[in-house]
Amino acid sequence: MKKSLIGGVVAAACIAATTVVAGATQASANPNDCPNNAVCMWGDSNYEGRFLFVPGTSRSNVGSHMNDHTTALWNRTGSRVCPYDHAKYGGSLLAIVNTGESRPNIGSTANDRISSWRAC
Ligand SMILES: [Ca+2]
Repeated sequence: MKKSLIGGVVAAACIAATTVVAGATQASANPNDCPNNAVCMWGDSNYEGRFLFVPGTSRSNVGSHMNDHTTALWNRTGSRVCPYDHAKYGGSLLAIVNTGESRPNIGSTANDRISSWRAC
């Protein structure tokens, strides 16, 4: 009886840990944290600082956590991705990021400006 109770506690802890991984985190993240078929971005160069990954090839509004903060980026989707200065793909086209391409520093044109992106 006692043994099965401990098993249940361990299982619950595993579920909680899995839930935390999906989504945004304030902690700095290893590039290996970027899942396949997602666009991942970091607030600082060399994949440091705040981190967000978004499954799929488009996002009309990156949200307040990462808006105008992205410096490093990794496109792990099967499509070329184009980030824009404003939400809903508005403003300047900031970069063209090829399938599988990672940039430890997006460059001065796009740095701290990305608000949305889509396949292009
Ligand atoms: Ca912006």
